[in-house]
Amino acid sequence: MIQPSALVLLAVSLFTPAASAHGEITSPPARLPGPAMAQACGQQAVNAVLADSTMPIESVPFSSSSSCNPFLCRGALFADNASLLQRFTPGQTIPFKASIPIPHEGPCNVSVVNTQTNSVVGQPLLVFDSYADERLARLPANNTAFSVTLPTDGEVLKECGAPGVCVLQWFWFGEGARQTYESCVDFVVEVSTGVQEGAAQGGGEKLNKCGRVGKRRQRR
Ligand SMILES: [Cu+2]
Repeated sequence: MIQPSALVLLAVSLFTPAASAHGEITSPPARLPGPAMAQACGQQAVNAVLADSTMPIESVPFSSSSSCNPFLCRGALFADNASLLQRFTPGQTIPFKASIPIPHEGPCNVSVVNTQTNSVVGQPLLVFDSYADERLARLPANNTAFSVTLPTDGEVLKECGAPGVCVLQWFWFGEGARQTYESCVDFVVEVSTGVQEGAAQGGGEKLNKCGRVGKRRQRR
């Protein structure tokens, strides 16, 4: 005899595949839903994302509270993710992995976003004019494995020194499906100071140039 609870589980497991799985960043660790998000955006929104972590923003039942901002990290907050904070250095190249079980063609970029002002800091680090094209037999390898290189100077270094301010945000909009995807990686960029920086000054120029060349290659 099948228990009612088993039937519910069966129904859920049969139902989920069709409704789930579009895309998300799997590495570095991206913001997850939690109690702070539940307070801001409602428990239903948290439950929906917990049930399908690849869900587009448009499908999440967000509360209409003014404290909830769906289009910033799909509502996920630093308060729930402090333990996932990444520490980077200027000019560091950061490899990413994305999971895209259901592709939808459209633009994509990875940018540093200041979450306090909800604005992009500096230039996008990586831009795809056309990403996740479902008409292709196979997605290009760089759709699911790519890297970005942090700048060696400028606004990112100035704005992203304190935990909870900056994220690396992967943004993808599927044109046909009209679905938006965002994954956010919390990070700080740590600039070495004092004696060490003075000692490294001589090689600083070379490092800068390498960083820029690396970034240009990235965009091609
Ligand atoms: Cu989708």
